[in-house]
Parts: sequence; C-alpha cells; structure tokens
Amino acid sequence: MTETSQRRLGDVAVLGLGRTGESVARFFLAQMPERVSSVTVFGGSASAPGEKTQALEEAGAMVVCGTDEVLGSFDLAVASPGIPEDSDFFASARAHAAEVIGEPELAWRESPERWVAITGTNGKTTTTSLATHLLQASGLAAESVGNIGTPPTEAIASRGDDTWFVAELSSFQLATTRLFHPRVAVLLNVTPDHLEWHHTMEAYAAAKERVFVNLGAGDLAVVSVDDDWCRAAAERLEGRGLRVCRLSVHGEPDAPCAAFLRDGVLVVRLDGVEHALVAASELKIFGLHNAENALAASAVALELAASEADVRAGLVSFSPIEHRIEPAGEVGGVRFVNDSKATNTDSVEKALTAFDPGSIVVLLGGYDKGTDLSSLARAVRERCRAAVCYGAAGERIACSLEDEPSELAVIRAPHLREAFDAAVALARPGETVLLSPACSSFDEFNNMGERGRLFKALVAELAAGER
Ligand code: UMA
Repeated sequence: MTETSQRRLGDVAVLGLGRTGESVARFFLAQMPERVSSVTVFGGSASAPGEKTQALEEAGAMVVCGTDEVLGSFDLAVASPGIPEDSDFFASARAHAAEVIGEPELAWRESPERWVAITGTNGKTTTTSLATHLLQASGLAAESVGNIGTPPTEAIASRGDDTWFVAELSSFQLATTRLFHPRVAVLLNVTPDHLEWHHTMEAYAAAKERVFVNLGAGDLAVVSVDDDWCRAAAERLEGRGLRVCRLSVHGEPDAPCAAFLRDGVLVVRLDGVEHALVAASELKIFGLHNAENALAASAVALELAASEADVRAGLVSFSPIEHRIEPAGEVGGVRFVNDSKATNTDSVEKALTAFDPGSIVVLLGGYDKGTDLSSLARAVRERCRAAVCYGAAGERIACSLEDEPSELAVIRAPHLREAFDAAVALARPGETVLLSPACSSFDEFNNMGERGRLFKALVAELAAGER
C-alpha cells in the first residue's frame, strides 16, 4: 500500500459499460464507504438498461444510460479506452470531474509496484504473453493484464505481493495516463492505425510514447530502432539519460543495451553484458516480426533477473497464441493458418513474411476502416499466389490488388464462408491458406475471435469431409 493507494477517492464516475467500465465500477464499489462516497456509471449514448446495469445498481452504483452527458460533480472520473479524448462524452466528464483518467492509470495508482508496460501497433499481445511466460519460466510470479483482456484493476484484488503485472497497453489506454510508471516499458513499432480516435499519426505516436514519460534512472526502455517513429522516440529517451535497449532485427545496434539477431541467434545485451539465447528457427512463433517480439520479451525477462537458461527454455516452449499466425490444421497437404488478429495492413504484411513466397492463398476483407491499401497490395502481389477478397472491404481490396498487372489470382466472395471455400478450391498441396484479413470483423462478426473460430471450424469440417 502506498500513499496514493490509500487516498480517499470521494465521489467517482465511471465512463463506459464494457469490460473496463464494469471492472472499475466493481473496484470502486468494493472501496465503499471508506474511500469512495458514491459510484455513478455513465454507459454512454448507445447504452441501455439491462442485466449488467441492474447488477451494478443492486451493488450500490447509480447507472445512467442513453446519454453522453455527464451530470453531477465528481472527484475522479475513469474513462473506458474506447471513448476518444476529444469526444463530447469525455469533454462532459472533464467539465464535471476534478480529474479524468484511464483505467491503467487507476490500477497503477492503486498498486504501483512491479509493472512492465508493452505497447506498439502490432506484436504487443504476443510480446506480453511471451514476457509473462518467460518470467514464469524463471520462477517469478507474473500475470498478463490490460488490452490483452483483463483490466489490471480487476486483477489487483488477487495480486500476490511478488507478482509482476505485464500490461499490454493500447494508445487509447496510454493517452490518459499521468503518473503511470512501469519498471520496464517496451515500444515495438508505430505504423498507421486507430486514426479515427487520434486523428493524426503524431497524436497516435505521442500517445504510445507516453509509456516512457515517468521512467527514471533505474528503469529500462526497450525500443525498436527499425521504424522512424520509434527511433526518434529512442533518441529522445537517450537524450533524457535513460537506459534504452535498442531493439532491431535488421542490424546490430552499437549501444550498451541492445537486442538483435546475430547469425540467426537472438542476442540481448544489457549494460554491456551479452546473452546469446536461442536461434530464431527454434521458436514456435514464425516470422521476423516474431523474432523481434521474442527479443523484446527476453530483454524484459533478463532485466528483471530471469536467468539465461530459463529464458532459453521459455523461448522454445512458447506456442503461438490463438488468432496470431495460429496453425489451424492441414488437409490434403494444404496448411491452414488463422491470423484473424491481423486487423490492419501492417500486421498482414508481417504475417506474409512468415511463409515461402508464392505459396500463400490469403483471405482478405471485413469491416472497411478506409485505410490506404497501396503497401498491402504490393506485398500481396509479391508474396501470394492468390487472394480471396470478401466482406464489406472485399471489393476495395480486390480493386487495389488489380491496380497493377501481376500473376496474382484475385477472387471475390461475399462472406468468410464462401471465401474459405474459394480458397480451398484454389490451394495446392504444399501451399498455405492464410486468414489474415487486414480489417476489423464487425461487418460479419462481433469480434476477431469469433471470426478466427469460424475459420478453424471450417477447417475442421473440411478435415472431417463435411465440406
Ligand atoms: N463507449 C461509449 N462511447 C464510445 C466508446 C465506448 O459510450 O465512443 C462506452 C460504451 O458503454 C461501451 C463501452 O464504452 O459499452 C465499451 O468500452 P471500450 O470500447 O473501452 O471497451 P472495453 O469493453 O472496456 O474493452 C477495453 C478495450 N477495448 C478498446 O480499447 C476498444 C479492450 O481491447 C481491452 O481488452 C479491455 O478494455 C480491457 O483492457 C480490445 C481492443 O479492441 C481487445 N483494443 C484495441 C486494439 O487492440 O486494437 C485498442
């Protein structure tokens, strides 16, 4: 318990009624009456009363649905990450609360010891899971929290004294941090995404860089130097005199702290001491981007005193997580891979590098975020034999692939099921059918997990001779 975590919180408001809002409301309710006087939950304009609101009311909260207007006067408001900072909802909270923060900031204030924070446009879930796995393999208690699924606030009550919180943090969550201070912070990459929330790349990158704001002399920043946004951030951190572990899969950074590949072997150097770990080919997670994720996770674990031997063992025992380049079976010599988590173009471009060029039939499509497709189209033309484009964004993607002449076969299908059947008809033994859609799933599914599970169910039906 710190001074911050014993502070009286007073009248509190919670914005949002999703996973975050519910966790925060329950956390506050558990602090009544000693630290919290009242809890008011604002569900936002799209919310309506239901079982969840009733349960919160029964537990002692006031719940306001169907409006983005925050009424009343509050000492503290906690906003869910999906609510943009420049929205009317957020502005209304600012006008009626002494302070508006996000959920990871609240969790950190309540339980500030032993945090690792991991951010980046892509790779953060894998890196978070792997860092947790490596710490556990070294006998340390560790738990993955944050954007990965469990709001840290929810995990505080059951947190052991020695447990490390390894937090995957999105730009939304970082934008609303203020005092948040992890012991190790990781920035993997910054490529265009979520511009509907942040509006500009500068604002998006600045939100990600907030992960380092409160780092001090004894801490470690692990930062990629393979993209311009991150390299600039690394230089700013070095300018502050911080310890920066320069992360690269394209060269060996000349720095006292660095993580890189040497002759295909993962090497982490901390304060001049080198740890040669395992060959990237020994990992069960494929692709150069996954070697980068593994380097970042290893740097975290070694910094936190994990032994080299334990990190090696953890690296080779770590399996791909669901929906990330996840092997989904082999039928008639064709490999099926579920990468439903690839909801932006950069993620797909990285996934394509994990397979032999010319051997991929890729499934692309879903909810159209309006992203620029030129770089994706180039990568697909270069690395795939065929592309099946489906869903709301299908036609736009197909047109971008056909923009320039190439050998690529471009097929159109209405939905994922038909796209799957078209891919099966096209694929030859030795090839890979890859669901790596470059889009959100909301035109057809509730979330990317549902989409990935349908893909795997279709593979199972095919294997059972039912398709
Ligand atoms: N709401 C509004 N107006 C808005 C947006 C939200 O009123 O404009 C309200 C509604 O009541 C809605 C609720 O907020 O029901 C939903 O809150 P939310 O969108 O913040 O979602 P949560 O259910 O709280 O889940 C969030 C993360 N979601 C987002 O950031 C969009 C989850 O990440 C995260 O796992 C969870 O907190 C726990 O930390 C998901 C995600 O898609 C996986 N993240 C994005 C990504 O990875 O690309 C950033």
